[in-house]
Amino acid sequence: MKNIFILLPLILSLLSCTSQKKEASASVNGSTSEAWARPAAKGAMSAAYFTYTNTLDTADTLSSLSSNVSMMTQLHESYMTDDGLAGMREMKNQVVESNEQLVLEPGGLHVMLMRLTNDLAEGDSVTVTLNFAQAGEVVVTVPVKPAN
Ligand SMILES: [Cu+2]
Repeated sequence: MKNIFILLPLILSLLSCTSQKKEASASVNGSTSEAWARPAAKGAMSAAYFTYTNTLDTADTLSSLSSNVSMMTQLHESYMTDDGLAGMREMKNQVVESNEQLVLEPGGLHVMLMRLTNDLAEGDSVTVTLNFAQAGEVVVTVPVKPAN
């Protein structure tokens, strides 16, 4: 009888620990913060920004991306050409080192949402799915708001 009383608090604490973990984030293997996407019209392009942290003990590779509002979704980098023009290029298989951040921000890396299937207006939210080689699917909910 004694053993049951000792075990019960242990089981309860294990249970609460598990449920807390599930609520903390959509992804167990990484975390994201400060997400937002630009308003845009159907058929046009928008960009999504957030910071992803690789919490794994190993480097990870972003293999592909998708979204519920775009026909095509890519990781892009903004850069300056030799002529001083702003350009963008696709970054394939971007590596995120262990415990490092993938920072997506205006003027830098961003998720390019191309050929939008809906208008995106302030107050909407879109879903961006990152497919990592190690972490697997990371689903990010991104609210639409104008740039500051
Ligand atoms: Cu772009």
